[in-house]
Amino acid sequence: MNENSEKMLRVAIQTKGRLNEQSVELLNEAGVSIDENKRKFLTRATDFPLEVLYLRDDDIPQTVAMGVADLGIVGLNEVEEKGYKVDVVQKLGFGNCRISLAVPKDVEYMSPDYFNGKRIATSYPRILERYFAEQGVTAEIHEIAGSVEIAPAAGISDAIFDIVSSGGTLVSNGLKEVEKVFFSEAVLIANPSLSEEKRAMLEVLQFRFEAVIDSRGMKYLLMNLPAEKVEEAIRIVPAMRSPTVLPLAQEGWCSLHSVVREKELWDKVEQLKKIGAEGILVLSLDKIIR
Ligand code: PRT
Ligand code: ZN
Repeated sequence: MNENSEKMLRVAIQTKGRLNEQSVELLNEAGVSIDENKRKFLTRATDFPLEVLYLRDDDIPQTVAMGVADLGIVGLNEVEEKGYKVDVVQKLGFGNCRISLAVPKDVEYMSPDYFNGKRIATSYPRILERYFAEQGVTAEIHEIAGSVEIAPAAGISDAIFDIVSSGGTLVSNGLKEVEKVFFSEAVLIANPSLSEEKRAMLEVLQFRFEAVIDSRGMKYLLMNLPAEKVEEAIRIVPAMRSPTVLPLAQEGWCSLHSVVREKELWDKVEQLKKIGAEGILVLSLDKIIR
C-alpha cells in the first residue's frame, strides 16, 4: 500500500455490505466525489484532498488506530467491540441498530439473572462480557463469526447476543428480544494523533457532513398568510432563527418561509391552515449550513 500522505486524508470505508452505499453517498453529498465504478483498493477523490481505502468493517478500527488510515466510517458496535484507541468524532445518522440478547420465544424471561449458567452465542463477546459483569451474571460466552441466529435451534447455545434492526430475523428463527444492550449507528472515527494539517481538513469534512446530515428529514415550507397571523405562524414553524416574511403585492398578506422536520410536516401544515395559510408549498432541502 502507498504510504499515508501528509497532504491528503485517507478514509477507510466498508468495501461492500450495509454501510458501503451510504458512506459513499455521504462523501459525495459533502462534495467528495468517488467514482465507484472505477474504484480500486485505494481510490483518490476528485474534488477534495482525500483518498478512500476499502476494507472489511472489522478491520477499520485497527487501521485507523494504527494510522494506516486517518479516518474511518464504521458501526459504533465494531469500535466498541474491538476496543482500539480511536476518537469517535461524529455520529452519521445511518446504519442504526442495536445489539440485543434474545432467547427462544417460549422461554419465560423475567430478568438478566436468567442468563446465569447459560450458553450465549455472539460475535460481540467483549460488549456482552462487560454487560454481564455489570449485571453480576456468570454465563458461558461462545464466540461465533456468522449466522448467530441459528445457534439455539442447532443446539449450540441457549440464547444469542446479536445485531437487531427490524427484528425480522429473530422472529423467523423462533427467538424473542429480551434485553437491548448496546445502541449503534455509523460513526466517523479518527486517529487520535492527526497532524495539524490533517485536523484542519477533518474539520472541513465534519462541517460538510453536518450540513448533509442536518438537511436529511427536513423540508422547506412556503405559504401565503394574512399578515396579522405572522406571530402565530412563527410559533408553529419557528425555523432556525426565525422564518422569513415577505410582503405580498396584495395588502394585508405576506409570504412566509420556514423549515420543518418531515415527521412533523402534516401536523404543522394542518395548524397553519387553521390560522389561514394558503398556497402552501413543500420543497425538498439539499443542505442546511448553520
Ligand atoms: O464484509 P464485512 O465484514 O465488511 O461486513 P459484515 O458482514 O461484517 O457487516 P454488515 O455489512 O452486515 O454490517 C455492517 C454494519 O451495519 C454493522 O456492523 C452494523 O453497525 C450495521 N447494521 C445495521 C447491521 C444491521 N443494521 C443488521 N440488521 N448489521 C447487521 N445486521 C444483521 C444482523 O446481524 C442480523 O443478522 O441483520 C440481521 C438482523 O436484521 P433484522 O432487520 O432482521 O433485525
Ligand atoms: Zn464484518
